[in-house]
Amino acid sequence: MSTSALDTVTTAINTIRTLSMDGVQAANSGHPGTPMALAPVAYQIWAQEMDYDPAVPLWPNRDRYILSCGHASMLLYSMIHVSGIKKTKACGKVLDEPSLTVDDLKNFRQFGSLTPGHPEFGHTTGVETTTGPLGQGCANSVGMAIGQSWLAARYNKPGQQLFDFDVYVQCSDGDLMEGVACEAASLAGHLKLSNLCWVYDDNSITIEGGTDLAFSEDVATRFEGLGWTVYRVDDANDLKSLSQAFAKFKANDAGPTLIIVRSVIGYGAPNAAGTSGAHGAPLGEDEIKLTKEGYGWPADKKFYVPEETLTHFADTMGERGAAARASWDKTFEAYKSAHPELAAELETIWAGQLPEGWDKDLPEFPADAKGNATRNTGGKALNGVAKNLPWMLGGSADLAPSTKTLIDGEGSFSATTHGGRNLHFGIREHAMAAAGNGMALLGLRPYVSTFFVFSDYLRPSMRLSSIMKLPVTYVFTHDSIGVGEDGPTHQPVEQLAAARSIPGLVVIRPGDANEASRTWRVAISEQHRPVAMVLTRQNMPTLCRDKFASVEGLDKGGYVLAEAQGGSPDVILIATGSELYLAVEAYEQLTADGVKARVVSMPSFELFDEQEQSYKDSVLPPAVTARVGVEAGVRQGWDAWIGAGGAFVGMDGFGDSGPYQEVYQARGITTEAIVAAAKAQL
Ligand SMILES: Cc1ncc(C[n+]2csc(CCOP(=O)(O)OP(=O)(O)O)c2C)c(N)n1
Ligand SMILES: [Mg+2]
Repeated sequence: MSTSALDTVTTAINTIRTLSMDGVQAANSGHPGTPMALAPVAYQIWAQEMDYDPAVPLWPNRDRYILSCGHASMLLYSMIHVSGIKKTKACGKVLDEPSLTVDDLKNFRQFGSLTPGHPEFGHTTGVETTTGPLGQGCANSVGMAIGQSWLAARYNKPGQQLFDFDVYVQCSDGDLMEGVACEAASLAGHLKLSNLCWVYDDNSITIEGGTDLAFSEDVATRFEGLGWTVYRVDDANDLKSLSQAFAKFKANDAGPTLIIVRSVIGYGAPNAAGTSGAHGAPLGEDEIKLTKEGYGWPADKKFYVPEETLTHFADTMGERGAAARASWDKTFEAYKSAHPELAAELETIWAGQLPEGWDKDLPEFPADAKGNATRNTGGKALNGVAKNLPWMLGGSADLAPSTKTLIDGEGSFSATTHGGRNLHFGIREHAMAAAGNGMALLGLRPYVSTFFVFSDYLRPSMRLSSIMKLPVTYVFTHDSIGVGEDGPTHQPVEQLAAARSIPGLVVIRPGDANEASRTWRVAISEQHRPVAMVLTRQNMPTLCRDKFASVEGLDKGGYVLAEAQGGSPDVILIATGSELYLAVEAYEQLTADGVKARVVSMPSFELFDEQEQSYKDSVLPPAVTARVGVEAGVRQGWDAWIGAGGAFVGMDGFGDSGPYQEVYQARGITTEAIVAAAKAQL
């Protein structure tokens, strides 16, 4: 490179650094040290490595960039600005305006700004996933890498490579200390995801101080053990070595790549407390001036973006990305005539829609007193959908034989066959859910599955599914003390309340086989939020829908399943899941005893709560205050339906080990208990 070209690069990097410093200072909150130190690495990835057209930010084959250390968000916002990424609307339409202006950068961390404290997917164009909880971005990237290779296996044709994008992650000590990132790295290594490159900022510092306080492992050796190829760059400012490392990544087909980059975090002046302001604190005006002078930067200018920097990004990333995208467009045009059906599938995926007739094979089940477990009938429904929704793929954390989540007749996604639709996440619940988010971010329809009690292991990622409004389907089975012999460690008790407490997550606990099938219909129809279905291990009767109300009522979350003799009820029994038939039995006894009882099936609190008040009042008439809730979980959340004075037949402690009938008996979740509670309510 000539001296002036080098100067241009240095100027570009210093623009990123000073924007980050000024942004954090203006907000008077945030972390400037990491963006300052990582600016050259981000520069190298964006300006020199990625194929990304800033004018078409949603181009499906763009390389993906994830800032897993989301606390360095000013770095990402600065990159989005200097690279000139255009703003897109929610529908995907590209607007002729920048995603982020200098004014947006000035509003860093302000309420309602496009530059919130941590990068938020769907809020700022150019942010590929929401990060901040350390480790999540790393684990999302594995889902994206799986998704890319699945798309490539299904849709690429000789001479028509529609999908060959790479996934780049910048991550920190905190990311690599987190279990979820290690689970995900283990999976990525096993699956030989050679499209995946993590760039680890090895700066030997976290919030409390040096990493010698709590982190002394040999990261390189660990990742080599996980099946990754590891390269080292000794200085984050050494662009030549960075470029060589990325070239090796691109040439590596053996598996994922980790590039360990040594950096020195940007330091600030001592803060009021007398400690260094480097970590998680703005530098202060004086320190910023000195630093800018050190860069040869106009020290009195704030948020200064030289024209030269914008031109440089347009000439590098902009031109390269536009050329790659234009060539891809041509390929896709040819692909459309050669493979019209596959092309139509892709267009449906990118439009976020479902194929015609996706629900036509959902099963219906005849009434059956012996019945079935909803994990089984749910598994049949899963297969009914999978048949007609080719981009639904998923799996379990080593429990598929129990969760019944295999797609029949489809192969496994493995290190050698990336086209399979049955994923094997191993016993890595947290990485499974985070990978589900990554797949959903590509437009696929992933489902992930485990025992309900282990939903606690993946909760942080399920929460992010909801924050990002991603249609990930969670299939949780073994949903109560009904698992019996496995005992209290395996018996979810508080998990229903915990799942329902996540805003935006739809929780559905179907009460028989037909409700289970209907649950899948609702889950797949939901395109902008996650659904958790909660299914039983044990059998329960399939209700006669001629005698009782139609299962379509499930769509409304709660419905009158059985009406009181004579119409207006004196007492209402409200139940979910495997306790629904107990409520029906109680209803029959009460009716025989001359008590006017109504049964309400309430598979989803969230869906019911969204209905119009008039509907809710028709199901739960306010005048009828005698109510009994029945669910083999804790009472928390139930008062909304039964009132503070209502009776609750459920759990108030952990379960017991033993055959489920005996456990139910011992815990008093029985027909007799419901009848007694109903009579006491009158
Ligand atoms: C799961 C999680 N735990 C804790 C935090 C709070 N936190 C933010 S940054 C950070 C550590 C920063 O150290 P490192 O990851 O090495 O990043 P660096 O400061 O070097 O940029 C912590 C603990 C978090 N964001 N996510
Ligand atoms: Mg660090």
